[in-house]
Amino acid sequence: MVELKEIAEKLIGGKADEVHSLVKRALDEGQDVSKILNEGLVAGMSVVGDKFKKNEFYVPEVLISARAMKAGMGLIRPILIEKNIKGLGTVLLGTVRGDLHDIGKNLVGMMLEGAGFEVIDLGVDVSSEKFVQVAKEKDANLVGLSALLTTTMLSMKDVVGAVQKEGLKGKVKVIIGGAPVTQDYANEIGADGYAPDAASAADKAKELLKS
Ligand code: B1M
Repeated sequence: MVELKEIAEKLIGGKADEVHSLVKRALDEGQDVSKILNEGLVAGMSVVGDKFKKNEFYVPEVLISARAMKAGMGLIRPILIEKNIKGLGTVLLGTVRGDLHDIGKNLVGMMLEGAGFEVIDLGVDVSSEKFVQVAKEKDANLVGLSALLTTTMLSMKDVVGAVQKEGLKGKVKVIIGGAPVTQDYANEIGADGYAPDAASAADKAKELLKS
């Protein structure tokens, strides 16, 4: 019988092939898919997030662990969809209009997925209209905005405004981040949350969806 903590350990070590084969074996043994996800993949990714916050892991290690997580998720996702098992919620993620930086945003996406959210990544240079349109279509719980430029972070305010204007305030929470972004700025534009790094973004998303 596969020990689920072994899946977590291999994920932390970035061993994609081993994570894939352990998850496959656990599924073949008939182990519960939610347990494999939560006690194996999510547990491992949460350790990676903690290490990243403490500067014990850097971007390359996180990317390698995220690749291992994806190897396991590839087997798990179709079963979750088939069984209609809901995760923690749906997050729309994107880099705001005019901004092409996506490395940090992609890390945030991996951490959110690792924490158990469904992530819809809209990419870069995303307009406020697009965020709101897809939020409605996909019934998203959270919109995550990334900006790396002092010029483009200003359009985060437009997205918060568009969410309010469409009557989604409260139903869809907005979380923002990126190198020039601060908690003060989040307060100023009325965003629901701010996170300084990818692992904190996953924690903040969980906190916001609890309230
Ligand atoms: Co750009 N760039 N860049 N760039 N670039 C910066 C941001 C800059 C600080 C460099 C500098 O001058 N020192 C500067 C911005 C200055 C400013 O506005 N104050 C800058 C500039 C000026 C530009 C151009 C204008 C340059 C030019 O063309 N003249 C141009 C703009 C293009 C555009 O967007 N329209 C440009 C272009 C580029 C590249 C395309 C070459 C490339 C991007 C490649 C890509 O992303 N695919 C690039 C890069 C790589 C950088 C630097 C070097 C690195 C950014 C990065 O990926 N960091 C950057 C300088 C620097 O930061 N040292 C720079 C690593 C990443 C993991 O960190 O993105 O901060 P970061 O993400 C963190 C947190 O911020 C947070 O979590 C992440 C992980 O912990 N976070 C969130 C991010 N999003 C979040 C969302 C959340 C929560 C947390 O909630 C949803």
